[in-house]
Amino acid sequence: MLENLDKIKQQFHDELNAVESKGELEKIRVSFLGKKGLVTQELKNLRDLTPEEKKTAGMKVNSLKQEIEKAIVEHQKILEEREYLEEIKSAKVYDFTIPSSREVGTLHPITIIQKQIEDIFKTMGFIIEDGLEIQTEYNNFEAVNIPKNHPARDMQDTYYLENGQLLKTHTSAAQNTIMRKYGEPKKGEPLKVLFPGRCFRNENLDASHENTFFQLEGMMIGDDISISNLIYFMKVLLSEVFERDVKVRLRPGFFPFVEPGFELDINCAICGGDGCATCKQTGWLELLPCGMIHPNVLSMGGIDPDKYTGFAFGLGLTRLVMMKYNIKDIRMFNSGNLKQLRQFTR
Ligand code: FA5
Repeated sequence: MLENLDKIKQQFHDELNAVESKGELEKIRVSFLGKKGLVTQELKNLRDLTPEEKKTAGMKVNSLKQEIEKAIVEHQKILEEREYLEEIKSAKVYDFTIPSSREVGTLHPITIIQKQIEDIFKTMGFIIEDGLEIQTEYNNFEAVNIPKNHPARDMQDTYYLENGQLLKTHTSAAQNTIMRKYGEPKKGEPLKVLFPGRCFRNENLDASHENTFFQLEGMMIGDDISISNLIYFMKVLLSEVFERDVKVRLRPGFFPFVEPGFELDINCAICGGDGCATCKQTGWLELLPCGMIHPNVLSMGGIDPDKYTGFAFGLGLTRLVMMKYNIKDIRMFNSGNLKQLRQFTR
């Protein structure tokens, strides 16, 4: 039996040296250590020996078994290392430090100015909210004091979905949801929120009217908010965006959701106020309507109008960007004309 073990050992090492793959290695393992393997057979043969013979032979068989197990594990490691090196050799290696030749896009001019205004208002403690584009009729109209059949609805005709919802006509559609989300402000801690968004109207298109445009709304509600707060924030907004003096005019304006209400117009930057197609020959462009939030709107938002007051403004963001960059026609923004859109980097 002991001679047999030496032969098995020799045979194992000869075969192992020729093994090139994990599959071949597994075959060897089975043929020596498997159920019917040579070493397993020798272990079974121990049954026929005397107790004395069993002791010595048993030790020898077990030591061969361990030697084979160890050799298989080591050979497996060698094969894996070889495989790994082969993989590296055949892999494509990318050098990420080589500068890309692909063109990098630029932000849309509206996004650039929107981010700039958001940053300014964030430093003044405003929260930025994101209103939905699809809204209920209630949020878009009723909740801002425009009941069914109110003539103000005619000026904001929009696109209705089959389920009765609509594409929002103004960012004011988010006022009620925001008031309900944050609730009544604590004393000395007014609620300050900025909510930009895309709006949709069924419009006759011209140089300053699009059917899809952006507004940016601001709202501040507290126990002591007045028109002077409103004027302060509007001044900050315009001076930071334009970085120069801009001529504006404030006049009374009617919106069912503010009382009193104002229209802030900007002197047309395209013609310098002389009159052109952009400003419809008036020299002015409606830009920033605003006012003190109507008590009905506060009540519908769950805020007690006897305790709190607030202002809101609804900046025509797309028009502001036109004035900032001297863009004559609003239709350029949605034109997809990359040549024009790529000019704006700041
Ligand atoms: C409103 O939409 C009010 N929700 C604004 C508001 C908010 C008033 C809070 C008071 C308090 P108006 O319909 O005027 O108001 O639109 C506001 C601004 O959006 C306009 O001054 C204009 O700059 C811009 N705007 C309106 N319609 C268009 C359009 N079709 N294309 C481009 N800009 C538009």
